[in-house]
Amino acid sequence: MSPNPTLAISNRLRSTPFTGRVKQHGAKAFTVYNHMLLPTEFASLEEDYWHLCEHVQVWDVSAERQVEVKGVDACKLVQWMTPRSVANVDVGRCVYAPLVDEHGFLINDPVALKLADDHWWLSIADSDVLLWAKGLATAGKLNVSVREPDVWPLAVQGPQAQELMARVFGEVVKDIGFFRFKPLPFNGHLFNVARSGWSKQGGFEIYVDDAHLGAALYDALFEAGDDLEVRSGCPNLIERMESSLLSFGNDMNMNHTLLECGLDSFVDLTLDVDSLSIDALRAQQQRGLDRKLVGLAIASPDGPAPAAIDVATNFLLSSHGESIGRLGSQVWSPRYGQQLLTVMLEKAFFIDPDGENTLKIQMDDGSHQAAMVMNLPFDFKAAGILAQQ
Ligand code: THG
Repeated sequence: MSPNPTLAISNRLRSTPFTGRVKQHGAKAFTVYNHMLLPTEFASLEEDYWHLCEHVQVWDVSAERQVEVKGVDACKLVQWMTPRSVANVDVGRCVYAPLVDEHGFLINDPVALKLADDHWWLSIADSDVLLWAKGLATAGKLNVSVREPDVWPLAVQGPQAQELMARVFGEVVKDIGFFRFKPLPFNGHLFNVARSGWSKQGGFEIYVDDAHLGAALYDALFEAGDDLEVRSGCPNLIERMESSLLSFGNDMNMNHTLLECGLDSFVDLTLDVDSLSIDALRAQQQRGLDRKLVGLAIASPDGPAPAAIDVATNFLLSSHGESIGRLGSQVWSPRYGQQLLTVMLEKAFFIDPDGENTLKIQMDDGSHQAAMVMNLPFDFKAAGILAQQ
């Protein structure tokens, strides 16, 4: 095998209207997400991180595909799929709506946008929701159409995102509330613009449904944002771990239940909703959990080396030869001087709330390091972990 294998890009690994620009702007790595290219790194993970926290970036997140559910039974199908009540969601709202199967296992964790009373987009993470939704609609004889429209979301993220968006779309962007969207014109075409995005630095997502105008919009953002130091970027592993934004497929997958992932915090399981998973989730709530997703923090003030953990080669985390659970994601946080990990921790290692909250974790060099076990979302302040830069 070649030491640096590359990805052979064909039509099965779909490009986006922005791929050419993203490459020109120096994308160093891509992943494949929903069978589509998603950039993962530009200058370097760390440089991208500081830039995102200080300025503004434009992200090609086209791989967040839309599964459109449209027709008189649209709300019914969406409610079957998610245990989160969608009964009182207004048109123009986004809701984080984990999709769960009849046994309580996660299918995906999309942002759901209500475009009209009979019209939803599920803005999905990486799994084939289209097939699941079509199967349910067919078997359930629902009166809906389910398809994947050509929509390529562009995210504008960072503290200067609102300023940049106001220059391109007008002051009206300031009136868009968190997790709400409005159709706004660009060159005479209406794009849905939401205040959302997969970072906690603030920002917007533009649901681009015209490839040609989308490319012009990308260029317009760069022309308008020159003095704001706008750059091409992408969801940043450091920022999203510090912000505890979960990545389906990494931190958790279809083998994990909503409750094991702690995503029941977004759902009221006492409500009477007609959802496939509700009985299974209530039963699991009664039984209690055998494992749960937690965060680990390992103090590494000088950087991740030498005692790093490589996610690709450490499927399970161990402590003195015993497996403690499945490793989800791992990154070194330059802000906190900590390695941050997510792990699906086995019950035997659950921490007594009044006791010691550290576990000794085996690192790649064979040494053991003390890891603080933290509930998600990470609360660094409460844990006494201070920003060191
Ligand atoms: N935006 C859009 N589509 C997406 C994502 C996105 N699809 C894939 C992936 N990201 C879906 N997963 C998430 C996970 C978390 C959030 C959004 C999408 C998120 N969570 C906030 C939080 O946890 O604080 C807010 C949740 C809430 O208040 O409801 O933003 O990013 N279009």
